[in-house]
Amino acid sequence: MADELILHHYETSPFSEKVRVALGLKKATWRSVEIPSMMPKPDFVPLTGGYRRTPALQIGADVYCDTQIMLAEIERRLAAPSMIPVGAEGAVWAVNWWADRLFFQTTVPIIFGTIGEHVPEAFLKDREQLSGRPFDPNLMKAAVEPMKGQWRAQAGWLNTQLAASASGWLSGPAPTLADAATYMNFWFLGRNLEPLVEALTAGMPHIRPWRERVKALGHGTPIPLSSTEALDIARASSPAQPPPHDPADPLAANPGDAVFVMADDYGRDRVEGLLVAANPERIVIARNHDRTGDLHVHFPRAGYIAGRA
Ligand SMILES: N[C@@H](CCC(=O)N[C@@H](CS)C(=O)NCC(=O)O)C(=O)O
Repeated sequence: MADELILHHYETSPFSEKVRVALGLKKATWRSVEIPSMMPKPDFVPLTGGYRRTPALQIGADVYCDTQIMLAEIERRLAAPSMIPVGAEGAVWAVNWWADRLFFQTTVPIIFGTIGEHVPEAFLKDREQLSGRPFDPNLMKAAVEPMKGQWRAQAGWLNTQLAASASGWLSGPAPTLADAATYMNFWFLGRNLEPLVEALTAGMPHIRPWRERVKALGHGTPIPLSSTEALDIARASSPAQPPPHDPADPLAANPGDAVFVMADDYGRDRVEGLLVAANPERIVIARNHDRTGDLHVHFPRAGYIAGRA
């Protein structure tokens, strides 16, 4: 069906886990396409226009790159139960941003500096290509000890927030995007180094029950789909009504102009297309590929560079 949520992801991906938790919170039924954890991704990049990062969400002929815009779209399409906390509707996106960037960049070197020597060489090479700089477990090893203190400091903020919460959730009476986004870091460190999570949260009694609560949200109901079926669904669909274009957008381009979009941190592959709409939340570009037909590809603005192609 053209309006099914199709998540392109793989099991060990922490950003995918964030979205899976959000889908659990929503009790959603969704289609699950397992994609490779490293390049090449021949059935994935025709959908994204060259963006390689994991995950992406496809709904018919609309493709959403980056969890920030995926979550905004999931909330728009599946409004109840909401994952946006009342009274913190803007702040929750700042929490998401912190969890994706600052907290995550503390989690990654701890993991790879500790277990990196057991990681296959091909994976390390792929991540080197992704980040554009050496992805060397030996260099990360030196960062492990200093990062542990930083990781614990950030876990401490969460413990303090949870201590003040009557509901046991981070923001308001029910689980929200703040819980899903933050949990990703505990899940990623925990699935690789659970004893270390225990050590770094020693004396923080609210963390473990909160992790268990988030885990119990589950992942909704995933129904497997092959990558070629997903491409066929795109080809058989047309893009949905796009969001409004903001004429005051600093991109200073008009719908129909050739533009590019790229991440500003890692996985900086340049995706080109014709501008459909740009506004403070997202940029949407039109693309065509012979395996997908016409697509609209959506990216968030925060964390991405866009310009005229
Ligand atoms: N800001 C992006 C980050 C996504 C990200 O870093 N994903 C990792 C996997 S969890 C990735 O793309 N790794 C390389 C790959 O899967 O090819 C988002 O929120 O989606």
